[in-house]
Amino acid sequence: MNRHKMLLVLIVIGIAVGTVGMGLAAAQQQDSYVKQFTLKAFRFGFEPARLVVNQGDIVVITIESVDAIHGFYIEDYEVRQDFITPGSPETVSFVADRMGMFRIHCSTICGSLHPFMMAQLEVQPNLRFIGSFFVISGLSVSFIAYVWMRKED
Ligand SMILES: [Cu+2]
Repeated sequence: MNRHKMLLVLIVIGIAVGTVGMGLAAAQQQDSYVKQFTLKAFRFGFEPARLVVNQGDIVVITIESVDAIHGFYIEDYEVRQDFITPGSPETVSFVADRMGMFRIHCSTICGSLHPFMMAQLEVQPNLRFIGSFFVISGLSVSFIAYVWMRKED
């Protein structure tokens, strides 16, 4: 393969990577940066039991207790709200800056099965960011290869 062909292949690969990046970013485009949840706390669990967000999202969670005094604590994120009484919902907010699975548990002793009162926060990758990275790097490769090819002509 001569150099001209190689550069042409690079241009095509760059455009393809850029296109994939645009697709990734678009897939998450209709998603809001702000994720709001209403979480019901009851003996002995949370509903919904799983909250899914993307890295970089602003997460706003309103916790309502339906039966007893409960608490809310996200491990590693150190987001905490103790003593949530029925009829007085509490709201916590934070930026989901770390990816992964994080355990949520009740932070106010509420009965015999209190230690098992849990839920989960799942912070997934930020496709907008990854997509933009693909677009920029793909198109840069194409552009450099194109300029190089012109220079050789
Ligand atoms: Cu509880």
